Amino acid sequence: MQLDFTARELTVKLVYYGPALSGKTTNLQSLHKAANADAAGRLMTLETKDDRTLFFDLLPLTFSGGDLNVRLKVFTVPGQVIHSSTRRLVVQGADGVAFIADSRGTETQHNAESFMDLKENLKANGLSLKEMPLIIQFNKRDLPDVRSDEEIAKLASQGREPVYLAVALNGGGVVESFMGLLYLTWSSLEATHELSKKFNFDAKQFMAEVAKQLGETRSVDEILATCVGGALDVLAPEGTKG
Ligand SMILES: Nc1nc2c(ncn2[C@@H]2O[C@H](COP(=O)(O)OP(=O)(O)OP(=O)(O)O)[C@@H](O)[C@H]2O)c(=O)[nH]1
Ligand SMILES: [Mg+2]
Repeated sequence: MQLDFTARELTVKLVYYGPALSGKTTNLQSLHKAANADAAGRLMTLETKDDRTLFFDLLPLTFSGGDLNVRLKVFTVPGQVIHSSTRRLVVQGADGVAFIADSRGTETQHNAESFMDLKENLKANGLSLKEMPLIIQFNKRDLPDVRSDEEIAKLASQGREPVYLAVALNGGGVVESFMGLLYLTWSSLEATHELSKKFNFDAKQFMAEVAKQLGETRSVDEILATCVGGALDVLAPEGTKG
């Protein structure tokens, strides 16, 4: 997080992590599509011909809340194993992480390896997975050979991270995952820095504004409740809920 006191501007870094081809870039594309043009900047992607991210994607989003302007920088990492040093660079200073897993049974091992890789790359940057606001998304739910809803619900119930199901290709679950991530991240920053008090900032109103700018008509509570497991309130101090 970066705070510019004179401009009253807060910059928050969110990172989409996960194995190769799990749909990280697709998540950002769908988020960009959903976002109001006032809120979203240009989506910067650097891809090869076969759609593989070489360095990172970046989607800048800007929202205002109270006396504070909030800039969200949403990054993806390149998932291919060879780009490990790039991933390490991209997670530097991350305030929150969305782990995009591929739901197909054949990808279970790749998901697990990427999760370990995340843990190591955070550690290399002086960050700990345990303290990092984190949501998990199981993407590609439209494919036939995916792990069952029951299996994922069971997995979700064993961990504390909120878990979302998605079809990023058509936008399903994309805004929900993002809102869950933003909620956890904000709660964590709030707990550390007491931003509400210092900037006359209403977190509840802010989340509602973000939802609106992302084309949502549902309430923030309804959106957050779409997670299939885990605990959304683990990091949330009283009074910042949805
Ligand atoms: N069927 C299906 N395909 C998807 C979905 N999400 C993404 N894809 C496809 O999966 C492929 C990889 O998606 P990307 O978003 O480029 O994956 P990535 O995680 O950014 O991959 P790297 O940049 O290599 O790490 C593309 O062909 C997408 O169209 C989904 O929900 N369902
Ligand atoms: Mg990519």
